[in-house]
Amino acid sequence: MENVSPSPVPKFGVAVFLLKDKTVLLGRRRSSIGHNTFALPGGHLEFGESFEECADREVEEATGLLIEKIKFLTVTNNVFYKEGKPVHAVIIFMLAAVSAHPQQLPQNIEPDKCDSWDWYDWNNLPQPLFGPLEKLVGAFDPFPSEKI
Ligand code: 8DG
Ligand code: MG
Repeated sequence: MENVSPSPVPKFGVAVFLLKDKTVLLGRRRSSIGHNTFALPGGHLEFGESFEECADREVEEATGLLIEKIKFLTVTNNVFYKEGKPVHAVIIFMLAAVSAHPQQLPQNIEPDKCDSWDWYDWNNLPQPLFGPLEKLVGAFDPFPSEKI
């Protein structure tokens, strides 16, 4: 059979700003894209999923946390290189809060993907941030003026 490689297509990612008071949940990535940078919980959109369902699933898979009040925030278009090959990712950023009951603490359920999950002060974020997140935070405040 002829060796035809499929044309690359953009992927869709969902990343979640999980907010608690003036802090946001971040973890240091172990994945090859953005290795050792701090990023939001998230992952790829699965076929047929809504953005809210993807946010809910990815946060629970990575941290065990149950979330609520999930809202669309913004979208960014990112083209970068992974091992010399271009990757095109459209990232849908969502906003959410940890469900109030029961008292929940983040667990590191995917230690191959992340060092640990911790709450960081929005005004004192850890460095370096994952590129697509860094691009966003300079120009953006995810905290709503009224409580979500
Ligand atoms: P999967 O199991 O769903 O395939 O993926 P994952 O291993 O959980 O995916 P990921 O690399 O954490 O994230 C999915 C895509 O979203 C990836 O192309 C990188 C991109 N992305 C950003 N910003 C952020 C962010 O702050 N956090 C996360 N997790 N991903 C982000 O552009
Ligand atoms: Mg993930």
